[in-house]
Amino acid sequence: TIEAVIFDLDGVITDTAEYHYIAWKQLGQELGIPFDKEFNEQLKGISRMQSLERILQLGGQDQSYSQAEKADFARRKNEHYVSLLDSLTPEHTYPGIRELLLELRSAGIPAVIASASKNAPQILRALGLESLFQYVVHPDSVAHGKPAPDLFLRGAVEVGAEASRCIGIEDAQAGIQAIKAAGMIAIGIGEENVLKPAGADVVMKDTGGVNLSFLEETLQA
Ligand code: B16
Ligand code: MG
Repeated sequence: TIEAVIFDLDGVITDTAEYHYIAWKQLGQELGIPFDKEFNEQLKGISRMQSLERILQLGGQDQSYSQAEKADFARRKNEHYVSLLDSLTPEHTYPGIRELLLELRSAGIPAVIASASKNAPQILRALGLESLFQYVVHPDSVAHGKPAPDLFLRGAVEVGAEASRCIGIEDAQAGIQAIKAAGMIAIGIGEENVLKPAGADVVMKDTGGVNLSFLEETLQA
C-alpha cells in the first residue's frame, strides 16, 4: 500500500512552470542571453539562484556580475513571476489533481508538497488546495535542492512514511532524479524522451489519468 504521495508543484499541480519560463526568458532577453524550451528543461526544479547561474553560464556571463547584481536580477525575475501569479485561480489546477487529492484524503493517504519554490504557499492558496496537503516542505529547510533527495525524504519523514512506499510526481529531470535518489517510485509528467532518461518509472503526458488506482498499480508493478 501507498504510504504517501509527494508532489512537485510547478508543472505538476498547475502550469506555473510556464510562468517561470516566461519570466526567465524576459530576463535573458534583457541580458542578451536568448534561450529556448529545450534549455529551459535544465531550469526546472532547481532554485532561483541556480537557475540564474545556469542562464549566465549559457551566455558566458557567469563572471560578469557581482553578487549584488545577481541578487537584483533574481529579484527582478521573481517580481515578474509573482505578477503572473496574480491571475491564478482554482480553475488553473491541472486536470485530475483536485480529484486525486480528494481520493487520497478519503483513503487516509498523506499528500505532501516537495517544491523548490519559495512561492509555493502563495500558489497553493490561490488554487484553494492548501487544506488538501498534510505537509509542505520548505525549500530552505533542507541542505540540498533537487536533484538531491532531501526535499522528498523530508516530506516522507514528516508524515511518517517509508520511502520505498512513497510515490513522487515530477515534471523536471532534476526532480525525477531526486525522487529516485530518495528510493521512491517516480511518475513523470511530460515528455517520455525528457523524463525517462532521468529515471522515471512511468511517464504520463499530463495529469488527467493520474488517479489513486493508477498510483496503486504503479507501486505494485
Ligand atoms: P521560486 P518546483 C521550482 O518549483 C521550479 O521548477 C523552478 O523552475 C524554480 O526556479 C524553483 O521552483 C524556485 O522557484 O523562484 O518561486 O522560489 O517545480 O520544484 O515546484
Ligand atoms: Mg516542477
